[in-house]
Amino acid sequence: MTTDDDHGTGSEDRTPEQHPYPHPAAGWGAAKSVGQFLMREHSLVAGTRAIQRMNHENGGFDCPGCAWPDDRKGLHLDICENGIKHVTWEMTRKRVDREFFGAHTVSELMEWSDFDLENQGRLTEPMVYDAAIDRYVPIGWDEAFAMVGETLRALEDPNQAAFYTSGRLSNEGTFLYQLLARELGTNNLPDCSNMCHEASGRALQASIGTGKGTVDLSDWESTDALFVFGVNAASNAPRMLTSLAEAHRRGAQIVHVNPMIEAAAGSTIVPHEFMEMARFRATPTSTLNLQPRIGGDMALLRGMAKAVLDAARADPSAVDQAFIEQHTSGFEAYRAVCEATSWETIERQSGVSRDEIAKAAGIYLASERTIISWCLGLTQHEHGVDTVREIVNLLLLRGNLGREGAGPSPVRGHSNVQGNRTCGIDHRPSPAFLDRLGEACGFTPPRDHGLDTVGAIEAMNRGEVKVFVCLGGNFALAAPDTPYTYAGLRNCDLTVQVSTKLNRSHLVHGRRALILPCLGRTEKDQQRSGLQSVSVEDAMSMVHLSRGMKRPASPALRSEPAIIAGMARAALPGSSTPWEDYADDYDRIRDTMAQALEGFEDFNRRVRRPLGFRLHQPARERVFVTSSGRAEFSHAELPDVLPATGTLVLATIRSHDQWNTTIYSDNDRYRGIKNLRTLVFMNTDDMRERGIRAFGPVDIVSTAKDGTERGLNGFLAVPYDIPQGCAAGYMPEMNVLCAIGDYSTQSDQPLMKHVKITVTPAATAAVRPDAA
Ligand SMILES: Nc1nc2c(c(=O)[nH]1)N[C@H]1C(S)=C(S)[C@@H](COP(=O)(O)OP(=O)(O)OC[C@H]3O[C@@H](n4cnc5c(=O)[nH]c(N)nc54)[C@H](O)[C@@H]3O)O[C@H]1N2
Ligand SMILES: Nc1nc2c(c(=O)[nH]1)N[C@H]1C(S)=C(S)[C@@H](COP(=O)(O)OP(=O)(O)OC[C@H]3O[C@@H](n4cnc5c(=O)[nH]c(N)nc54)[C@H](O)[C@@H]3O)O[C@H]1N2
Ligand SMILES: [Mo]
Repeated sequence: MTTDDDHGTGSEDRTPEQHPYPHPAAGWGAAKSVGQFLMREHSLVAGTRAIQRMNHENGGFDCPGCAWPDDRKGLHLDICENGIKHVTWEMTRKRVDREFFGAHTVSELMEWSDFDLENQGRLTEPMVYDAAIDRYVPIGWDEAFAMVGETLRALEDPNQAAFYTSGRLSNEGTFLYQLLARELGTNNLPDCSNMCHEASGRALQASIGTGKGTVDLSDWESTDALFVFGVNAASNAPRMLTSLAEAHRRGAQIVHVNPMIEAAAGSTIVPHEFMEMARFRATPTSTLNLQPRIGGDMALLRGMAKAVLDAARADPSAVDQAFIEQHTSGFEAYRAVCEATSWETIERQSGVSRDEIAKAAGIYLASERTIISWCLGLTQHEHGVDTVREIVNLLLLRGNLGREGAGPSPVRGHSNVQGNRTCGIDHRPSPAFLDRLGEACGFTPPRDHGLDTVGAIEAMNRGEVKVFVCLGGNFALAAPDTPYTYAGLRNCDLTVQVSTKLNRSHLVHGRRALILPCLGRTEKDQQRSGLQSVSVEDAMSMVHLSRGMKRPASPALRSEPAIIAGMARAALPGSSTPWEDYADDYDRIRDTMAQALEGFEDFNRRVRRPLGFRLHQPARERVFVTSSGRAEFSHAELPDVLPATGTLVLATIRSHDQWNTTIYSDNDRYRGIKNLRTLVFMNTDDMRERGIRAFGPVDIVSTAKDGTERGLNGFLAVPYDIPQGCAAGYMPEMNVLCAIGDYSTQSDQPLMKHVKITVTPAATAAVRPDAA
C-alpha cells in the first residue's frame, strides 16, 4: 500500500536508526524537512503562497496547528515547520471520493495503516455506511441531516447522545454545537481537553478563580526567568522557540524541567531570522536543565518552595509578604506542609538532588519577574491538579501574579481548544453560564453534568450512549484503551464524524454511520450573506478572526457552522433558534454570543480590530473570583510516584513528525530516530538489568489500577537519556496500554504520562509490526 516515497523524505532504506541530533532546533533541519514535505505533497507553490497568508494581522487565516499566540507585531512571518506541514496537509491535492469508497470495503480499509488512510487526501461529499455491502456510499446533505435528526428525536433520553469536539472548531461553530446539545437537553460534551489540560483548568480555577493562564506574549518579552515544565516545545509549540531565543538574548534565565532533555533545551535558529539562518548562527534557549523522574515535578516544585521559605528566614524579602497578606489565603498551611516535607522525600520523589533544586530556587529568588509554563508532562498524571496548583503556590510566594512579566502560562494544545471551553464546550457548566445562555437563547438548558471523554466511552460500552457525534478529531485513536474504545463506538446506533480527512474513526463506527466532510480553516467559507470569517482564541486569551483564502477541496463541502445548523434544524423542529440565519451570516452568531458569553460584549466590532482583542482575565488584575476573593494556596501532601520494583513508569508522547493521531513520517528528528514508531525509550541501566539490547524487540505489559493487564509485543527498545525507572513511547500506538479506568481522581484525565509497565525481551522473535 505504502511506497517509500509516501512515508519518508526520499527513497532511502527504512531500517530503524538512531543518531544524535547535534544541530540547533528549527533552523536548516526544519527548512529542509519543510521543503521535502511540500515536494511530497506536490504543493510547493500553493503551500508557499498559503504560508504567507498565515497568522497575518489582516485577512489571513489562523494557523490550524498549535495554540501558541501569533507575534503581536504581525510584521514578520511567524511560522514554523510543523505549522507549515499542518497547513499543507489540509491543502493536499489528493481526494477521497465516491469511487474510492466504492472500491474498498470498510473491513479492507481497517487493514490499512493510519498514515495510508489520511494520505488518501480530502473527503469530498457526505457518505453513509451501507452494512449490506460493507462500504460507505454517497448520501445527500438533507438526507444525512434527516437521519441525524430522526435518530436524535427517537432517543428516550437526550443523555443517550454525546457530542465530542477536537480543539480546532471555531468559536462560532463551538457556540452552535453546544447550543444544539443543550437545546436537545444534554451536557454530554466530551472534548479533547478532557485528555489534555483539564487538570490545568481545574487547578487554576481553584487557585486563582479562573481556569486560564494570566500572561500574554508581552509578559514573555519582559520576564527575567522562564521555567518550562513538561513540554517538547521544538516539536509541539515551535513558535515558543522565538520567545525563548529572544529571552535568552535579553539575559533572562531559562530553566527546562523534563525527564527527557528535549531540543528546545539547547539552542535554536529562529525560522524568520533569515540572516541567522544564512550564517548558521544559533541562539541558546536554556540556562539550566533539570531531569526529574516522570511524575516528580510536584516534589521538585515543593523543594523550590521550601528553599524560598528557608531563604526568607534570613531575608524576609525573599517572599512578597505584602502580596501574601493582601491577596492570598492559606499561606500558613502551605508553609507548614513545606516544612513538614523532608528534603529526603523531595529528592527521592523528584529524582533531582537538593543541590540542583537549590540552583533552580536560586534563579527564582534572583528574578524580579517569573513565568512558569507547562504542558502535558504535568497534566496527564494522577496528581496533575495538585502539581499545577503547586506551580501557583510557588508563584504566589513571591507575588508573581498579576504584574508584568510574571504568572502561570499553560501551553495549550489544539489551536482553539481554549476557545472551545470559553464558548461552552464544558460537560460541567457553571449555573451562571447556563443562566445567561438560557436567557440569551430563549430556552431552559439542562443542569445535570454531562459525560467527559472517559465517561462517554464507558457509557457507550454500557449501551447508554447510542448516538455519538464527533466534530473533528480522531476519537477512536486519541482515546485511551483502544480495543475498549472501539467496542464502545461499535455499540452505538449512530456515529457521525464531521471531518476533513479519512481516519480510523470512520472505520470503527456504530451500526449506522455518517461521514460529513467539512471545509478546512484555509478554505473560503462562502455563505448566503457573503464570505465568512470565524474567530479563535489562542493560549494567551487573544481572540482574533481567521479567514480562509483557498478554493474548497470540493464544491460539496459545507462549513462546520452550516453542518451543525443542518443537524440542529433536523433534530429540533420546535427550536426558536434562527439556525438558518446563523449559518447564512456568522455576524448573527457573534451577536448572540455577545449576549450569552461573558467577555464577548460588542464581539463583532472588537474582533475586527487588526490583532483582535484580549479576553478579560480577572486574575491578571489580581481580582480572584474564588470563594474567599483571594488566591488560594493549596497544601497537598506529596504523592508517591516511585515505580514498584521491576516496573517502569511510561509516558506516552508525540514524535516530531506527527500531529496527535496524524503521522507525517516515521522519523523523530530531534530525538535522532528514523524509520521507527513502535519503540520504547529506556534508560541504559534499565535495559542492561533486563538483558535488553539496543533496538532489541521487547514485550510491554501495563498493569492498571484494577489489576488488569494490557500488552504490546515486538516494540524495539531504544537507549535514551532518561532517568532510571522511566520510559517513553509514542501515542497513539501505545494507547492500548492505557486502561479506561486509569484516570485521575482530581481531573478525570487519563493517566497518559503515568502508565505502569514491565518490559521484557520479546518472548518470540518478533517481526517489526509496522513492516507488515
Ligand atoms: N507538531 C505538533 N504540535 C502539537 C501537537 C502534535 O501532535 N504535533 N499536539 C498539540 C496538542 S493537542 C497538545 S496538548 C500539545 C502537546 O505538547 P506536549 O506536552 O509537548 O506533548 P507530548 O509529546 O505529549 O510531550 C510531553 C513532554 O513532557 C515530557 N514529560 C513526560 N512526562 C513528564 C513528567 O512527568 N514531567 C515533566 N516535567 N515532563 C514530562 C516529555 O518528555 C515531553 O517532552 O502540543 C500541541 N502541538
Ligand atoms: N496516549 C496518549 N493519548 C493521547 C494523548 C497523549 O499524550 N497520550 N494526548 C491527548 C490529547 S492532548 C489530545 S488533544 C487528543 C487529540 O485528539 P483529537 O483532537 O481527537 O485528534 P486529532 O489527531 O487531533 O484529530 C485529527 C483529525 O481531525 C480531523 N480534522 C482536521 N482538521 C479538521 C477541521 O478543520 N475540521 C474538522 N471537523 N476536522 C478536522 C481530520 O479528519 C484528522 O484526521 O489525543 C489525546 N490522546
Ligand atoms: Mo491536546
